[in-house]
Amino acid sequence: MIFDIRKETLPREEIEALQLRRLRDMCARVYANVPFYQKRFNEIGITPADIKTLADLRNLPFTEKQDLRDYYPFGLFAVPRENIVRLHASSGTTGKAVVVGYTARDLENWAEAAARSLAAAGVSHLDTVHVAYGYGLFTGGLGAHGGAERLGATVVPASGGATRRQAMLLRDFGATALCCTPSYALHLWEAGQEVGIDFKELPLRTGVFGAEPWTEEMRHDIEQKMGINALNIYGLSEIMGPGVAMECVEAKTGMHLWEDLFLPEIIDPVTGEQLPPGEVGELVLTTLTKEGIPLVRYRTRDLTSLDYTPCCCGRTHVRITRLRGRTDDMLIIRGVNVFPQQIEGLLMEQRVLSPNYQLVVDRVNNLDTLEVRVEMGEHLFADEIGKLQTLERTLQKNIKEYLGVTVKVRLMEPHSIERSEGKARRIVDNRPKD
Ligand code: DLL
Repeated sequence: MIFDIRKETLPREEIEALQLRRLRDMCARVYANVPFYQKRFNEIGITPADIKTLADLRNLPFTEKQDLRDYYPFGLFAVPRENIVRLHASSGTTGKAVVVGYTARDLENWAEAAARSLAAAGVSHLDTVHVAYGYGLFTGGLGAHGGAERLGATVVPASGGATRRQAMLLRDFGATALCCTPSYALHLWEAGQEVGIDFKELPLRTGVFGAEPWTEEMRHDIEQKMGINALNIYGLSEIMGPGVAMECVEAKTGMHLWEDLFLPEIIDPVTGEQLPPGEVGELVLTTLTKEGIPLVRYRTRDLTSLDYTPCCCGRTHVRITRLRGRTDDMLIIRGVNVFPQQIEGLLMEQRVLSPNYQLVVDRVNNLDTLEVRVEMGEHLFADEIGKLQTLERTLQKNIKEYLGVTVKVRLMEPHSIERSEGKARRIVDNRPKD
């Protein structure tokens, strides 16, 4: 179902005309109201009036996460504080958190983007939507909640935690859609198993999963275990929260990025130059309607590509392909670039393993080492040692062949790797900080 048929199927020329108008207006607003942007524009000798076409975007300055940290907490806000009606913040494991402020109109636009996203997953006012993204400063819970309410669905604001109880609520309330991280979906499924709930027998049919990287292999595993359609949703706090882009249930390939609200580019993360459609690089987003904290050319650090080919669902908004990783999640192991998702794909090929894994990086005698810890499935656990050793060797060989890096694979007992209630922690980096 398309939430707003007119906006979501605009012809390309109309999308671009709208984007240009909104880009000029947004730049004029930040130039007038945010000293940081006025300074940046002046430094490169450009004013908002110089923006004549969308191609001029490439002349505008980038914004980086560090800029948001430097101006912590409210330094990049573009409206008086009394116009801000909500604050969110990213968890930020390192350094200061990043704080974002929303005006009432920002919240309306966010709810609309999230509603479009849920509708793209096939969710409607007839559904019961169980939201197990965390509620709080994290944007996941309230973001998905706002979208589900805007759709007119019944929302179950479960948040993260009390996982067994949540599995029971899913059964008792008959939720038809589940919003959470893919790793938490698996955690819920496991908890269900423990209390005798078979997800396949529940009315649940749709998963709206995101906030962390996951692979196609992980999708198949979840779909098969839970008997649902698992769809990918993308977003980030700096730009808005969940609902920046969403996969449609019709094509299930790539996430439509709501182009009337956000202007995407893909750049080479090293040179900063724009890359043509289809090439993988860093996603850069410019907000087109945001009032509280509009951002010009925000470097997301997420690696993906843009797909402008027509989609069978009828939506005309560009699709971003499944995220390949973050530039700052890339491990460099003895000179070889490794993204956790690449290893996840190889692990998930082995049906006997559980999808719970962790990559432990260390430094031994000045050399980086990578240990891949992955839990065995319950059946495998009972098997004899010899079989397990063969499997470890096979995985080591596959990883060496595909990624060119020598790793140690360690099969772990079921349930021995910590479960997360939000984003899974896939990398444990024990290397000394230089
Ligand atoms: O994770 C917002 C969100 C909530 C998105 C619920 C989707 C669902 P942050 O905590 O600021 O915001 O983290 C944003 O998470 O830059 C990506 O690196 C990663 N991420 C988000 N969605 C996906 C996805 C929320 N579908 C960061 N696939 C982003 C891969 C994702 N990575």
